[in-house]
Amino acid sequence: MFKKSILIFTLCLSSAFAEKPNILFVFTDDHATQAVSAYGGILKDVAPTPHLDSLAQEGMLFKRCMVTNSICGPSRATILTGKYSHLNGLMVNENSSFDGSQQTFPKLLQKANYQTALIGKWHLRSQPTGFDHWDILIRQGEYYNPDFISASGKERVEGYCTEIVTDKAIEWLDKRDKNKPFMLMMQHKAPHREWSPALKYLTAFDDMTMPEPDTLFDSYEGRGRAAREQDMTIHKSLELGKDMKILKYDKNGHLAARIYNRMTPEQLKLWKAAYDPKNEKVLKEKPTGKELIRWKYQRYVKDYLRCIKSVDDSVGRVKKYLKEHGLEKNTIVIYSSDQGFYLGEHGWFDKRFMYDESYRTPLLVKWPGKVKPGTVSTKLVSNLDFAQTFLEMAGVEQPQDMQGLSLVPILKGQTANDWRTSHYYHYYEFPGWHMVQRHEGAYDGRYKLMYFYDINEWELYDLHSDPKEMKNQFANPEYAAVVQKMKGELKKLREQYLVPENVLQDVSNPSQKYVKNPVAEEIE
Ligand code: SGN
Ligand code: CA
Repeated sequence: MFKKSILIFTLCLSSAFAEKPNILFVFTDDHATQAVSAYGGILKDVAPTPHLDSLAQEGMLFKRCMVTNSICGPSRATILTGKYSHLNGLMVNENSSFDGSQQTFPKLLQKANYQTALIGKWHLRSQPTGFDHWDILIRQGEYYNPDFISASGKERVEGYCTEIVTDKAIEWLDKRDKNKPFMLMMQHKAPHREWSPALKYLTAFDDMTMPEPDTLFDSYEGRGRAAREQDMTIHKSLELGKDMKILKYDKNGHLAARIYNRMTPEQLKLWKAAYDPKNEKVLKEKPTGKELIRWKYQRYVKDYLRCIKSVDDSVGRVKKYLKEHGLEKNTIVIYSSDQGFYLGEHGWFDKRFMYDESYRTPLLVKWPGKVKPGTVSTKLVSNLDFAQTFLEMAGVEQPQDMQGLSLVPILKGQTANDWRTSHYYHYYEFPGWHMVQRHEGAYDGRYKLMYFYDINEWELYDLHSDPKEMKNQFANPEYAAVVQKMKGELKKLREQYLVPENVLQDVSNPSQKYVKNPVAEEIE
């Protein structure tokens, strides 16, 4: 009898343990859904991402994962806290740091006996809290031979950032305490500006011409000042030296510091062997006007996609590790990015706007035995929801003050009829990099209302009839009822998420020193 009850007790214990899944969160910086082939789009056949796509095939792809504030630090802070920027305190990137004393989901998982680790890009300035192990890049980090900082100090590691972060993640998985479930955040710098590829991919796509988005030569007609006056066009804002990697134009020394100065002579030799002939060609041809924009688009998007190739490899490597170590079945793999990005749409790179390409971020979730393989969700979800999702996955209670919704019911294929029907957005960093006006807005899956409050301009888009957001319908009398409804929605969301009335005045302007790019450079 006694023996039998011990057996039952042990069985219960082990099944309780077996139910606690491991969580592997793979996160990138600036990865647009347009560059994940599972999402479709014009690049899907020319630059496939097989390992990322396998997560969609084996799990769920979220078509509408919207960010709360389309910029790095604030997105990360929202993910950690499950709260909007005005409550977690990180509203802008520049000159601000995350208050690590507040409640975060890793801290709550730690309390629930999870082993937690953070490896790669952090960008929140303050020292990470809630992690048993952390080994992070400093601020934006470097692509080649990056510096890492951990509890034991600073070290420079030779190699390519995406590969090193993956090596470090695998090394931690190997050494971890195998008696506990784990939550690992593997966070890449790629494909952030200045889009520097791994040496082995420097010439990938060289023999191809990438398709151009329809809106590459957008004139911003029918839109407002914010879209016209930003500083993020391929034409004017991509620099020939730093971004286009033509050393001759690197007047400010950025490229030298961030790329050349860090490389070993052998690496630099390979790098120059790849770029020099391509650069010589363009310097000889001296394209101007639209042809120069076209050339810059090709250079930009190819380098970006080359960076993605390493991200895709990284996902392949960790998946392989999980499989080979018997962890595949009990590990949830989530893939996402801090926000989306413009890959030439509207003539842009960068993010910040509530327009679709930067407002939407990829979200793929593989949860063996729970998520039906190959499913797609069109529910309005958000990076605001990640914290509560991870907590529910781990069987940990969700704190009342978190503002998102756990995605677990959607993942399990339950009906989730009472799901949110609109989403609130707020971007605060102006003036600053790329000069995007501050704005807030509401999106209901079809209509998007945006308010650029400093210049008192409204925009309304009907994503059904105008998915590329080319026609502002705000002043169109046919949309008067929609405007009224969406204004009501915005008001309701502000109340629901406790956005203080004075939040707009509270923000200190972060980068007053910022000087807008005056003119496009010509190749001469
Ligand atoms: C850097 C980039 C900007 C980018 C910000 C924020 N310039 O400052 O282009 O918008 O980061 O990016 S760079 O010349 O230094 O590359 S974020 O991902 O951290 O939000
Ligand atoms: Ca980013």
